[in-house]
Amino acid sequence: MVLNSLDKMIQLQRNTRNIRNICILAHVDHGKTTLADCLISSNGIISSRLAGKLRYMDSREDEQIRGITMKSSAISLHYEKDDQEYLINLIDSPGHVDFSSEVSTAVRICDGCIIVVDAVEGVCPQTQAVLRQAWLENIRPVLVINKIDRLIVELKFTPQEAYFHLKNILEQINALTGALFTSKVLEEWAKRETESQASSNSVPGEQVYDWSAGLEHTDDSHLYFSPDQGNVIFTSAIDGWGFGIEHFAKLYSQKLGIKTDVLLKTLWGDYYLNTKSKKIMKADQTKGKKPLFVQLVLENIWSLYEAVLKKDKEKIDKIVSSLGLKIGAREARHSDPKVQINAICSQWLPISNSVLDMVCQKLPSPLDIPAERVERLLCTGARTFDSLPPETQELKTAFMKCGSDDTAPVIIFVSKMFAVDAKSLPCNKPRPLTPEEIAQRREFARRRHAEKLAAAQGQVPLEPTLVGNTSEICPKKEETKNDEQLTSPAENITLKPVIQEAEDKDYFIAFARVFSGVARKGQKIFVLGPKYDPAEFLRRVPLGFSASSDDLPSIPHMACCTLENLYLLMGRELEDLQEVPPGNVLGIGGLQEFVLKSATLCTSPSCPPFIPLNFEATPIVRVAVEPKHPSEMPQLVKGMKLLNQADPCVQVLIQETGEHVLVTAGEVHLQRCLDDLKERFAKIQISVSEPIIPFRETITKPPKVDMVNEEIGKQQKIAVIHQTKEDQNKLPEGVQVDADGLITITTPNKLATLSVRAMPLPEEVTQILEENCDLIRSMEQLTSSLNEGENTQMIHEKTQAKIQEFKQKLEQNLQGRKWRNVVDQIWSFGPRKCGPNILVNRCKDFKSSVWQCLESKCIKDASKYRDFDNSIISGFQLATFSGPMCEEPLMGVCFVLEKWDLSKFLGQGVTEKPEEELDRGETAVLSRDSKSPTENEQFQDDSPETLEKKSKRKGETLLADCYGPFSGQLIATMKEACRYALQVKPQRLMAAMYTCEIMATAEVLGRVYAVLSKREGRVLQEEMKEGTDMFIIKAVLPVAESFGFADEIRKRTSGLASPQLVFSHWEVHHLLTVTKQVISVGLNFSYVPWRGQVGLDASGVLFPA
Ligand SMILES: Nc1nc2c(ncn2[C@@H]2O[C@H](COP(=O)(O)OP(=O)(O)OP(=O)(O)O)[C@@H](O)[C@H]2O)c(=O)[nH]1
Ligand SMILES: [Mg+2]
Repeated sequence: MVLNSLDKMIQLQRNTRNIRNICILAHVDHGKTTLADCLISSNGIISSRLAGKLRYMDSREDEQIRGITMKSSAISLHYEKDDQEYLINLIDSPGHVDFSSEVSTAVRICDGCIIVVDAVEGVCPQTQAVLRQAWLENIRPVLVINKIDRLIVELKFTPQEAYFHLKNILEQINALTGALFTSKVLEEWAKRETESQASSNSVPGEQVYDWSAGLEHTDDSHLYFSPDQGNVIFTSAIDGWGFGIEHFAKLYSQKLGIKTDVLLKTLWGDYYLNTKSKKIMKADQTKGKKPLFVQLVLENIWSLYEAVLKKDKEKIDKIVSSLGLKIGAREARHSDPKVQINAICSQWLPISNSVLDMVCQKLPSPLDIPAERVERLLCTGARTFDSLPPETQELKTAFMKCGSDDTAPVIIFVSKMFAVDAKSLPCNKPRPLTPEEIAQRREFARRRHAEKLAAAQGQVPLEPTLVGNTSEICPKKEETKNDEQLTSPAENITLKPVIQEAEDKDYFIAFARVFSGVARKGQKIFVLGPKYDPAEFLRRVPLGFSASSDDLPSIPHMACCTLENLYLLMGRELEDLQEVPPGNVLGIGGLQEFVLKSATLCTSPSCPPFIPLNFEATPIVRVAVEPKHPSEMPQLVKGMKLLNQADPCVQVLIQETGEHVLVTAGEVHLQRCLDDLKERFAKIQISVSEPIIPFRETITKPPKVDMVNEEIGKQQKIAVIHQTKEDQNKLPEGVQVDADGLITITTPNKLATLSVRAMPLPEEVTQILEENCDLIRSMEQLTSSLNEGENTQMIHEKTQAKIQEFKQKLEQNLQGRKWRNVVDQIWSFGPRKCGPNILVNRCKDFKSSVWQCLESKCIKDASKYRDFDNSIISGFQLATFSGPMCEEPLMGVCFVLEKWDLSKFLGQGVTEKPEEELDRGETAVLSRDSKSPTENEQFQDDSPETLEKKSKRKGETLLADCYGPFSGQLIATMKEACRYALQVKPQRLMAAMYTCEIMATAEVLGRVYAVLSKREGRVLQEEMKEGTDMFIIKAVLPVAESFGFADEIRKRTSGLASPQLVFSHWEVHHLLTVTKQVISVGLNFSYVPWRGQVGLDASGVLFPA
């Protein structure tokens, strides 16, 4: 087959109805790239013999060596069926959990996906993860059950056993789909109920709703995978075959004289054929009737495999001739049965036809984008579609129309940036010759030949020639330039190609999709950052302003750029395009300066940025890097910047200590990032630290029993008093602690006093806080916009309901005397205002709780305290950001501000300047856009009237001071108070934990357990995989012990088991405590986890550095 010409592809790109943007998703090693090879070979891009061996989409060297895909990459294919021509934009994605962010970048720009499942391994953890990602992105899936050959060759199943096994896999995957669907339907139903409830203004809480009612009303049959629905096919990508039941239904309807429709419905399922009456009956296993699928489909395939494996030449010939196939002599004689099977099956049941047929029939075109998906893409943060400006809402029509007329706004989403070698850009590659050039060359070659002949006869000396890919002229040319006769042809041939200055530079290309309008080369377009707000633009800039205008006013989070180059993505190659019609996947050059990782591009400023990609992986593995030669630091810094741009998931940090830190999703990802840094982006030698394991600091309840297991009943009081005294001794002068752990501390200028207590939060509460991180962030945004006096229309009922629900959950889990009213008094979350720690304000008159956003109006009193409030909150943020044990963030701690006393500050008058040196560093945290506070400053814990009078008198100076030195002192004091409050409680470290699922056979099970227990792993579950002799072990393992774990398991089990590690949670280690003075380690950690803060002495004891 011939490689499709670029013109053909350009033509296909215009027919939006026949475009399919799809990605292949699966667990690692289930055969995505092999399947992609088969599809690519159908277009003649690679030879069919190499399909499966080449792994064309794995273009990186390390992908080929390790045999796993590490990035998602796209290729455009052509498919023709029933007079219709289709353009398939296919994206192959990685299955390894470390690269799951690449899956997120792929699903965002697709409309459908092929979920591949290994017929032996069945549904695996990543299968679940990718199915969930497809659901969250609202793209439609189809299923490919791959590696059917393994059921025949490895598991040696009979066709009947194979059928039940496949049925089982389908049930499992449908159960997953069902769970996703049910949760979604219930959520929607709940939303609808809430809305109708709100509109009818009925009294809430009195009715009991039957949530399951929603399920009955919704038709979900089309969602499930079933061969009779046409959304499941069975393949062996390595042997090049695949089929859906449609193929066999058509075949047998002719042979048996049964209608295709009937066969389509019965070929899969418990039906059998009554040969006498030629009727299809419901199967009855007890009578030993084989299901149709076994009898008509699987048995044929099984007998072919059997014949080939047994080298039964006669039978093979019979099958080949009965199928009407022609097998090449080379394949027919080949000694490897795989080659024969491939030759026969790929003709009989070509895999590409069955897969692409299903894709074209069952997956939607860009024109069928669901309205729900569009609305979701446009609603960032807590907003709902209805709350967007009308101009923005109008864009929905443009999305749905996917129009290419000039009036259609151009909307493009860039899901990642990837680096390519400048040499591989189309402009730097030898281009194909034009017909004139070919004629010229022919003429030149003819002359050369004549000259050669002449030379052979000793008449004319041999002269210069064209070498290599004709891109260079032989150096001898210079010497012979006087020879007219010979130089003229060479001069006439202006050979374009020419690697311009053979630049060794990397060039960034945006991996993108056009959602509306035609993207044209040279077009100007807005780049919208994630925080861009179209409402802000519409307020500030008159309508009618367009991207082509040069004098763009400065609008936050928006820039204007030019689409310098547009490319057709062809796997390892790129092709230049002048324009790209809507609904296509494309590459865009020239955005390096404008886009860091992802962005929304639009010609209309009323477009909001798309919602952020939904990443499943958590970057958790950190290393510090430095150049081998210190002078190469600038290269390293530049290289890290490029790496950050080229990888959707990596994080690059410079720590306070000046260390450059890479944060990656796992060991394999780390290795890839380091290779990229060394060989591509920095091109220097680097030294890499041992992995730095992140910890969290927390406190626990005091023990109820002592070391010898005796209850600490009455003795406790004495012990506590004793402890308090000890604690008091440890604390610096001026800091007081009471028996309950309440710390009272005064600012250095002695003008304000704070009393803070730390309490451990119940585990469930910490979990709720972690789960609702995004919600807390939007609450914070809402509150700040409330305080700025902004219009608060955008808080929708749905968000309100979510906040209410969050609050209720906290209340349910914070019961008892100790926690009374605590939820209403929550003042802030931390660190970064959204973490798993809370600050509670128990002072009188406290009003500005985090829940004020629920009331949709600014609480007036709040603004009176606001300026000093912020200092206290900042102190809390700093304290939760790095704890006293090893400067790691805190988790699960509640700080209660019991009292704050500012009377002295006001009494003494603020004109009196504090004597102490100010901590400038800390005050910097306060930098924020200040608004002039109200004239009345009022503080609690003092007689309000007197204070008010005083502050009125001194109003001016006081205001000037609230951002000055005093607030700095307040921040530092609050931070110290929190740290001391922690130190008087039992402090603990929390270790990061991975979960892993290991599949292993009974023989190697023991070895797997040995490795797990050596590394402090804990087995949660062990079960037998149905229908196989495999065990599935679910375990948790500290991240700290995970380095080399996968390799060790693979080695100890001779490659039979290979685990994938996914970050799961933080766990308190009661054996692992670190205090400033004493460090005791109960685990056999063989690394130094707190690099920079803690050292290791000669005897192996940790000490604070
Ligand atoms: N027996 C058999 N092996 C297959 C089949 N398809 C793929 N394989 C093998 O499975 C292994 C993994 O194949 P890949 O195509 O690289 O798998 P992948 O899903 O792309 O893997 P990742 O990209 O790393 O997630 C290779 O050794 C293939 O040869 C099949 O149909 N039958
Ligand atoms: Mg792959």
